[in-house]
Amino acid sequence: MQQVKGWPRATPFALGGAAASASRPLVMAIVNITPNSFSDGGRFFETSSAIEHAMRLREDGADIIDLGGESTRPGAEPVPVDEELDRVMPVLAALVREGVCVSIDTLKPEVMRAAVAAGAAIVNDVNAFRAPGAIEAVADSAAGLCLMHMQGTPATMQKAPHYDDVVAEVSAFLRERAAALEAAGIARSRIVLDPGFGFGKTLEHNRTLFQALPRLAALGYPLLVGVSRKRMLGELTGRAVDDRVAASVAAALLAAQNGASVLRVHDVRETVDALKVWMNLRPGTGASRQGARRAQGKGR
Ligand code: 9MG
Repeated sequence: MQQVKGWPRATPFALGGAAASASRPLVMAIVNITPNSFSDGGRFFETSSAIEHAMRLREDGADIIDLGGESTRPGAEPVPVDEELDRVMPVLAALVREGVCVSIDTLKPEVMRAAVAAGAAIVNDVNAFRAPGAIEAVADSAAGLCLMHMQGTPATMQKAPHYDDVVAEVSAFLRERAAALEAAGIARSRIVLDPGFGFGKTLEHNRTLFQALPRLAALGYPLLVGVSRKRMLGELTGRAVDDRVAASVAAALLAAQNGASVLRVHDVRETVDALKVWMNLRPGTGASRQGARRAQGKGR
C-alpha cells in the first residue's frame, strides 16, 4: 500500500515483523477459539476451523491474527491455563508455520511464555501485564506488547464503571504500565497502548475516550483501537451484534483518522477496503496533491 501522508503518527514501532514497515494503520484480525465469544458464537472453536478462518482473514488483508482462547466479554469467567493452552497452541503453531504474524490475546504469564516460544510476534494483554510474572514472561523476547486499560475484570467490569476524569485516568494508567515495562528493560518501541473500549466503560466513557484519541496518541506510543461489533456500536445504531459491520468499519476509519496505528477487527475485508478508499481520497493524496504542487510551481 502507498504511504499515507502524515502516517504513521506515532513514533516507529516494532510489533513483531508486521509493523516494521507500516505505512498505514495495521489491521489485526480477531480469531476467538472459545465456545462463548460474544460475536462469533464459538463457530471457530475447532482447531481446523480456526486455522482456516485465520488464513482466510490473512488473504482478506489482515496484517496480524489475534488469537484468543479465553473470552474477555463482560461477565466472562476465567478458563484454566491448560484449557487455554489446548485451545490456542495448535492453531498458533500452524499459523506460525504458514508465516502468519500472530498475536496472542491472553492475560496469563504461562500462556504468554508458551506462545512467544512458539513464535507469537505480539502479546495482547487486556490486563496490561499486571499479573505476577507477566512482565518477566515477555521481557526477554522480542515480541510487541499491547497494554490495554480495563477497570475491574471481565467478570465484573460492566457492573458500575466510574471515573472522575476518564481520559486523565486511562492516560495515567497507560503511562504507568508502559513505565513499568520500560523499567524492566523492555524497549519503548515494543509497546502499544490501548484505551480498552468497552472494558469497564459506559457509552459516555467510550465516546469521551474516542474523541480523545489524538490526546492519547500524543503520549508517544502507537495506539491500538478495538471497537469492532462492540456493545457501544449496538447502542449507537440499535443493531444486533451480527449486524454491526458498517458501524464497525465507520468507527475503525474514524479511529485511524484520529491516530490509531492498529485496528482490531472482525470484518477484515471491509475494513481494508475502507482504509484503501480513505488513503486514496483524503486531502493531500493522489492527483489533487500533484495539482496543488503544480499550482504552487513545485511540480512539472
Ligand atoms: C481481547 N480484546 C477484546 N477487545 C479488545 C480491545 O479493544 N483491545 C485489545 N487490545 N484486546 C481486546
